[in-house]
Amino acid sequence: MTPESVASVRSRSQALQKRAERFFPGGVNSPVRAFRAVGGEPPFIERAEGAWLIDADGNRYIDYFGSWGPMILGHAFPPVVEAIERAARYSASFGASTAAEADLAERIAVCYPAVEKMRFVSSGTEATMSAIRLARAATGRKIVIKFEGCYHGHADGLLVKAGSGVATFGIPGSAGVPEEIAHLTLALPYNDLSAVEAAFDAHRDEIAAVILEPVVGNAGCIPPAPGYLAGLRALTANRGALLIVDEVMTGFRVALGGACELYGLVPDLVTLGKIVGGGLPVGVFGGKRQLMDLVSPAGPMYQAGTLSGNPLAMAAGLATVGHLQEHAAEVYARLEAAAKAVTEGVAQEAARAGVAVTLNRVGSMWTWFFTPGPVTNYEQAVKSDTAAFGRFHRAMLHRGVWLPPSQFEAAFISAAHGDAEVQATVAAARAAFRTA
Ligand code: KE4
Repeated sequence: MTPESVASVRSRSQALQKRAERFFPGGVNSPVRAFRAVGGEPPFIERAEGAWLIDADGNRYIDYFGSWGPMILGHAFPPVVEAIERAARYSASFGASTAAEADLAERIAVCYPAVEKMRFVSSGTEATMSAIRLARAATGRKIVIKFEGCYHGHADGLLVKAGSGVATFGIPGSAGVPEEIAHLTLALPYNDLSAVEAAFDAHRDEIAAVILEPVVGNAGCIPPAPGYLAGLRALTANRGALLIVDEVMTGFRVALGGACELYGLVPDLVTLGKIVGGGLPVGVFGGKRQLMDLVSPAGPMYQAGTLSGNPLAMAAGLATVGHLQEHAAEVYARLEAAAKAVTEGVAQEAARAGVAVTLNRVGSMWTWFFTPGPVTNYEQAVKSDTAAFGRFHRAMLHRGVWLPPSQFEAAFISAAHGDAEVQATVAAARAAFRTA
């Protein structure tokens, strides 16, 4: 389909956008979907299958954001669809315990040995918010360290120089967050251990926890520097603070056991989301038994949720995590081969066209930063030419390739992406770099 033909058949999406703007701020239910960072009109998706999205006008796109991570097996993966259909026949929700919750918990505990006990919630935001409350309850301390460019959901205390939507809009923090709350969060540069040591020296026994993305995805993809994660682990252990590893994005993505497996990291608390729910709303916070037994009703720290452990979400998570566990070698090898081919193919096309692009990749998550680089932290990431990225994004979308609509988001590939999708993507990039 030529760009002109794609551009001209967006009329139904345009009408849907107009209607949506009557009901939702910016016409969306999550800011990044509005395409404000890349320009152009967001197509409305009608359905998806495998590696492909189909919009309301029947245009087809190769999907490189995968619902922001969850769709690692591809869209409408039959075992997941069947599991949800089966569960739905018994009702969508009970608000009472079911065997499926522990069935999924057993699988998570195998993949994440640091998670001796856990609690299901319905989003990554709930998971990180609860993990921080638990860290404060366990240590009696108040201050939390996070890192610039890292995003951990939209709980008040975490919208302090967060990444993702906030970084995309260049808004330092968010309106509505009282400074008394922001004041309890220190936002430090990523990949800089000396900054963390200085913060501990300045705040001694006031720091409850350090929370981080072990591979940053929300400033675009930024891997941890060699020794950085081990350094954070040692520092927090020596200073009596908890290490919270936010694997909402990296969990089951960069390895079956996430960044904890990939880098041999043993955190005090882990948060999970996205893939663990197979596309349905699931978040998890978990860790050492003696920490988790502080959580209500076992202990004094309150946390609750109407749809926590929802049976349909458990079914989707079980089908997804179960497939990943049973086919790990094949799936992760396939993801690695496809991610390597597409990322390096596009980077080569950029080089041929004389466009400065820095590729950061860990497994099947990556970012093409439009800057000479290197990109090892947020300060370097924001030097990217976001206008050039916007032109590239629009040119690729016109050619049927849907990249994450922000320079400061990671791209993802699924096990459903094959050589045909990879070659079509590289060819679209070749044309896009010549016209964008
Ligand atoms: P949710 O509350 O959106 O389920 O999860 C928050 C969250 C927590 N931790 C990490 C590492 C995350 O990446 C996220 C959410 N990621 C964004 C994408 N960068 C969600 C997409 C969106 O906001 O629409």
